[in-house]
Amino acid sequence: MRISFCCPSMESQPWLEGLRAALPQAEVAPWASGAAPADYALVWAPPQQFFDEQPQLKAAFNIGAGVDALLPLRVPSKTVLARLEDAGMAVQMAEYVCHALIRHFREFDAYAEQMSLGQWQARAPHMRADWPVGIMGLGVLGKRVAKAVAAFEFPVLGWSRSQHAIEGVRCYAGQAQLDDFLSACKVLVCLLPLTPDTRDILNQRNLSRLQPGGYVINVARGAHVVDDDLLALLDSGHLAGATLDVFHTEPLPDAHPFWRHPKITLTPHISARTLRQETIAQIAAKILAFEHGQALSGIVDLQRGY
Ligand code: NDP
Ligand code: OXD
Repeated sequence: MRISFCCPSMESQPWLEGLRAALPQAEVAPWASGAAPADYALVWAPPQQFFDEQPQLKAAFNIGAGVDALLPLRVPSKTVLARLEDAGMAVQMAEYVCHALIRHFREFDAYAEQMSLGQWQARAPHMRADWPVGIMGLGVLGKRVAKAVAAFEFPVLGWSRSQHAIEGVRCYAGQAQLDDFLSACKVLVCLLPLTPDTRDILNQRNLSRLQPGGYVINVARGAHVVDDDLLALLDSGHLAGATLDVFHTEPLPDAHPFWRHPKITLTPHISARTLRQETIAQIAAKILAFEHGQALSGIVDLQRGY
């Protein structure tokens, strides 16, 4: 069996070594134009040329959860496309979102400022009941985040495409229930895939439906946000702040106003990193399952966009 590694932005050597150790029977090679066609591939933002040169590819494994970079590509019709399911990302997402939420809720930035000024002064506590946290996207990551937020006893709401029933989470579904969901939230966490339906979803219309003093945590994709709309709502005071991990252009350009906005906290797309060992273990197990004719989970539906 031949496995190709086509992740142009990543250092390939440790991945090749890990794959060879996990699947010693396989011939594992980095993809280069003109290389022999592969049976399986690990991909992250591959060029179209990669798929054009793969007439016999049985399955391609995206080494991330989000497949938006694959959506514009022509993938051979017989190739199964699978994305990463958790593989150590869900707990990272849970800790990132809880950190951002609690940092804001408990006013840790204000305390840091006070401490730097030598001021010993307690601030009035907020009531958790007044801070409903809404999670857009109740998939592998959204569900894990919902559970973590609920453990801190915040009211938790969730919104997805199809209806879910999750203990401790008030679940909403579909466009018809979006406004009811948004108006019931003070904090909004975005964990949607980027698809034609979800692009620009964090816009003036939707963000202005959050409760006054709302807070936005975007850990999905930068193109979910209409940047100017977010800035306007922060400047008007309707939104109290935002923590953003993902951006339209990454790295975020030096001149972008998000860098210097006093109500925005930024991180460089690190809320949930792809962990090599867990990822290789998950994909190696799926390749073996596929070889034995078993059904795979995490299959991407290109029509649906995730
Ligand atoms: P899943 O596919 O497991 O979950 C996606 C969720 O979004 C599902 O609940 C789905 O609904 C919902 N959804 C999709 N389209 C719509 C829509 N039009 N309206 C309402 N709900 C919708 O994905 P993951 O949880 O694994 O990952 C989510 C995203 O997180 C990734 O696509 C990626 O962009 C981002 N991500 C970011 C990382 C980072 O470091 N910043 C790291 C990893 C992922 P339903 O349940 O009904 O299908
Ligand atoms: C992912 C990511 O989609 O890292 O996995 O953004």
